[in-house]
Amino acid sequence: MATAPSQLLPPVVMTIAASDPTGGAGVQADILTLASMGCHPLSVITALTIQDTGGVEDVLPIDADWVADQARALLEDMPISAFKLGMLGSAETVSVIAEILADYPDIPLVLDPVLASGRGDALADDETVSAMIELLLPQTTILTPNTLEARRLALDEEIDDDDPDAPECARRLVATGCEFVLVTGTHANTAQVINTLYNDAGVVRSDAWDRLPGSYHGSGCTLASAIAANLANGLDIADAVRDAQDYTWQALMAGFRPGMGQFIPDRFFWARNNEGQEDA
Ligand code: PXL
Repeated sequence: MATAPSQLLPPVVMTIAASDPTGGAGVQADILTLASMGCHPLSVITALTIQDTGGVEDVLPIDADWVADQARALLEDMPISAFKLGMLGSAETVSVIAEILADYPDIPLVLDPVLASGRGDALADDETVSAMIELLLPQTTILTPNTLEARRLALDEEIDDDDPDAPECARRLVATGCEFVLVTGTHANTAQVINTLYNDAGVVRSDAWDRLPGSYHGSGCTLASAIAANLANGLDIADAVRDAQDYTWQALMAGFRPGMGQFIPDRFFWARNNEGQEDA
């Protein structure tokens, strides 16, 4: 006898991000992470990239109206539990996405401000960055910049020789209207990676992790998607951030190097049976 399909819905999470054909970063990283954490991923593609594990060769932004129509079609069909935003491709796309998000103010929004790849390839121009600050930060539940991204988003051109430290960057970013800022310490010059969560009252929590030796592709996408999955699963922000770091650290620990460039996190580390592999 055939059984009926389950009526239980996994939380549905929408990622709006760019394709990374390596499966290391971008929308592919988001889909793997969201699925691994028990969510159903909806994927709205903002740009295509040509890249391998060594670097990004080219970027083709998708027409902003196409991005908007992908999102609208899904949002009119399905209730979703969280948004996760990654690389957005153009200022025009930021603008149409901001307009759509304004119709869903109660759905948690995780914004990973993708400005450059881990290897330094530029993935957002100045106009796109300005549009993100003006239109998306005020709608963001949690922003997840590394120290370099926090600085670029928070630098004030009106201040001579502006040189904000991480807490000052976080203070300015919260002042733009985003509720929480998680500044990640992968690019900081510290023995451990220290990730600090801020809100308008200051530091909410700070977690230190042993720095892993490899160079990873997609760690930021994994962390931001894991936070979105946890929020969709009902965790509060502090617990969502704590658990997502733990998940990401395990995915990095289990990372592999399929090509000649960076390591890729294993978002399905828990599903592998590695027993006996050392003897093979
Ligand atoms: O890791 C940030 C990132 C996000 N999205 C896409 C990328 C990258 C880095 O290369 O290619 C599509």
